[in-house]
Parts: sequence; structure tokens; C-alpha cells
Amino acid sequence: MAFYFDEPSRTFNEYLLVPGHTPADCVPAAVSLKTPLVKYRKGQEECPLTLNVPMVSAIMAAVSDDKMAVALATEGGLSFIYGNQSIEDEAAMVARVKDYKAGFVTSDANLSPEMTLADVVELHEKFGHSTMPVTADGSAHGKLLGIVTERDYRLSRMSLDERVADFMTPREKLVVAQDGTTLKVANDIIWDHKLNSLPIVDANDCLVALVFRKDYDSHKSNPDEMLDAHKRYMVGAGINSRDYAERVPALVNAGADVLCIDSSEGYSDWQKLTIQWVREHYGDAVKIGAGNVVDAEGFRFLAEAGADFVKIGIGGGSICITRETKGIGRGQATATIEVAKARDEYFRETGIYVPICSDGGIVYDHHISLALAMGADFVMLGRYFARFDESPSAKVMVNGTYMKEYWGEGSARARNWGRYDLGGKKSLSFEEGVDSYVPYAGSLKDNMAITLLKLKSTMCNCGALTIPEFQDKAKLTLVSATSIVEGGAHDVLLKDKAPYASNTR
Ligand code: RVP
Repeated sequence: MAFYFDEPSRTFNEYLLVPGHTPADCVPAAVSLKTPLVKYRKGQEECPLTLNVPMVSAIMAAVSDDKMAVALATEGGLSFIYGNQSIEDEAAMVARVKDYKAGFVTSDANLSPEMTLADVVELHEKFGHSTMPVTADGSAHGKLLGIVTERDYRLSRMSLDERVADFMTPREKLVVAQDGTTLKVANDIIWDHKLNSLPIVDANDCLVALVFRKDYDSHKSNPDEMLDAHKRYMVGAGINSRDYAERVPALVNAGADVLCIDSSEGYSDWQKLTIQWVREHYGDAVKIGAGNVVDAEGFRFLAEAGADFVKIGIGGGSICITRETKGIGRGQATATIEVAKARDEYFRETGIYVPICSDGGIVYDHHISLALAMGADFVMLGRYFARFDESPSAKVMVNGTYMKEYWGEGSARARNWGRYDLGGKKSLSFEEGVDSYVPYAGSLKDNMAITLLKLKSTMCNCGALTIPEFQDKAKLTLVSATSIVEGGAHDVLLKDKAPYASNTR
């Protein structure tokens, strides 16, 4: 006979937190949002990988590329670069994050000496930069021959076909610094010589990067940034349970700090085999999360298989229609509460604490507080991050309002893209996600500052200065039963209703 869960499955919207006593020293500025990312023997050792804020960005092409990863790591969270692309492209994205040095900019508008003033004007219009390096081959890392800034030309007096070589500031007149120069020293040079930018060159006089005057203070204002032992930004990467024997080594070589098996349903032998393969080849040196699951049984299966963290959530994502198409899933709050209990039980039995991540269905900022209060160690968000400047998707005007495109990994759009990039065969399939718009919301930094302040304020209302204390002290109350809302596409404007409707009814 089939098994029935006694209680209806519930969403975050059906819960509220009841405030606890707030001691006088419990203020947002004193709150720490540090949280474990991977399993460890709690009480006996330090967690080898912790997040400085409990937010990670979803393994989705519309959300997590290298630009998002740098922006989020700067604020203390972590991105998982999307896996629905070729192994080479994904590894290149990871490598770009690891190579990124705050303040050291690789120019995207570069000139060669044969180019003309017309090219300068065109590049200026395209990229908006007023400083363009001139290299022998016109590439970002070619031999440095000079620099063109707005001070080098006057459109009213010069002909558009004048050659860059004739009006650039040539190499011999430039102040440069050698590769390996610290940002602090680079900035001292900038100030001493009254420069606007400083080219960094290697031993062969090839351009490595540019440092601009304005970037100096960025490190100081990001106290939470996620850095590895070599002071490089940290980044995660999504993998699948098919091509891991090729993809994992490429991502590890590129410098990925943690991997995650990306699947809408994780309680499977495929995930176990993937984790086993990683353990056989890398032992515990490579950290790997698994998921998604929505109950205690699924959690225990993945914990016993050796997952470093377990992700929770089926069908709660804003662009996800898995519950409607396949009839599987569970309200995100109920799933989180049950898995958190299973995690604690597993810890009591084994001494190993396996962090859990609540993935999908975060609509309001306060849902993050609820997920953590229910026991999640961190949350994964797609829609939230897709709205920002840093997401890879296009910003478009829809009915007079700026929107960003946001599509599910199970949508026709993602499947098409994956098929083209990977050369896979077209097989019979159906959609589990939609293509949508989300309202454009500006920069990640500004939005996260508000979100995290709200989280810290809520924690203080509950008398908690750390996430474990919050989980311990939180008092949750049910408010209603509206979980049905979470099951369909929600909080997005559907671009095309027809295929969605025909796919689900
Ligand atoms: P949300 O933050 O509510 O937008 O949800 C993001 C999550 O939705 C992802 O991390 C993933 O688990 C899930 N997802 C991604 N694509 C799809 C789909 O096409 N069904 N679902």
C-alpha cells in the first residue's frame, strides 16, 4: 500500500516567526552570517569550507556565469557556474573567476596600431570606456605599444581615418608596473604619477591588466568576500551524473572550489555513482554537493553516499512546473523542516554534520529568514539573482518597464541551448520549466545589502547573533495553507502562455 504523509506539505508563505527576547547587545551590526558549506565533524574540527553569507546562486544559465560569481563572492556568497554548456566553456568560466583580481581589469576594448580613429569612436560607443590599450595584435594580452584616452584625440580637429599609431600615447611615454605588483603599490604609483590608469605588463612587455584609480578602495569595503588560501575568489560549479569523468577533472583543474550535482531529483543511483567516482579519484579533496531531495529518506541516501552537502527542493522554483507536469514535489517549507530533522539525527548518530541548502521558492527576502529558521544552513536562489545587472541574461524593455530574462533549466529554451552546445541527440522530451521575465532590480551589491540587513534584523528579533543560534531559538507559527500557489509558475510574467498551457493540461 502506498505511503501517505500525514500533514499537507507547506510553503514558506504559510509560516511566520514569533519574536523572542532581544538582549541589548543583539543588534544587526553584531550578527555573524557565517555558515558551513560542506560536511565536517561538528564540535571536533573546523568546517573546511564556510560561506560568509548564507546565499548561493542557482546552477542556471540565466543566473550563474563568471561575472555573477565574482559579484556574489565579493559579498560573501558563492555561485555555482551552470553546467548546461560544454565542459570547456564551463571550465573557462571557473578559470576566469579564479584569475580575477579585484582592481586588475582585463580590457575588453583593445586597439591595434593599424586601427583608426573611427574604430576608437566605435569601441567607445560599444563599451563606454575612455581608456583603450594598444597592443601589437589588438588583443587584451598582446605586446603593449601604447594607450589611447580621450586626451589623445579631438574629433572636431581630426579625420576619422587617422591611424591609432599616429595619435596614441606611445609605450615609451607610459608609466607601467610589472606583473605581481600589489593593488596597494599599483595605487601608490597611480597617485605619485597623477595617472588615471596603470598598465601592468609581464617580463615580455605584454599587457596583463589595467588598474584604474577608482578601484583601490574596493577590497576595503568588502569585508565578507569569499577568498581561497591564495586570495582568489571562490566559486562552485554544477555537474551532471553523465559526463562527470570528463567534466569533473576539467573543473577541478580550472580551480573550482566545490561541485554540485545539478538534478531536479537527486534520490537516485546516478548521484551515488557520481559521488563514488569523485571519492575514488579525489578522496575528500574535492567537495561535492548532491540533490535535490524533499524528505528524510532522500537526505539519508545522499548523506550515506558521501555528499558534502544536500540540496532540498522539487517544484518550488519560480520558473519550475515539475509538480504540474510530473506530479512530484513537496512544499518547500515542509521539505526543509523534515530534511533538517534528518540532518540533525544523522549528526547525532555519526558525529558528521552534513549542511543542507534550501533551493528554490524564495520570493520575499523574509523567506530566507524562514528557511534558515527551519534548519537550512544556506539557501540557493535563481529568480532573486536573475534580476540584477550581474546576471548573464538580457535586460529588455517590456511595456515600459525594464525586465531581465529568466528561464528554467527544464524549459525548451535551456534544452535547446544545451543540445546545440553539446551536440546531443534530440529525443522525446517535455518541459519542466518556463521562459519568463523578472523585473530588473539594479546591482547585486545594493540589493544584497538590504536583504542581509533584513535577515540580521529578523535574527535579532529572535534573539540570535549566529545562524546556529537562530535555528535553535526560532519559534515558527503557521498562518495559512496556500501551498498550491508555489506549485505552478509564479511571480513571473509568462512570455508565451500557449506552450506552457498545452504542456501542463
Ligand atoms: P527560484 O529561486 O525560485 O527561481 O528557483 C531556482 C531553482 O529552481 C533552481 O536552483 C533549481 O533548483 C530550480 N529550477 C531550475 N530550472 C528549473 C526548471 O526548469 N524546472 N527549476
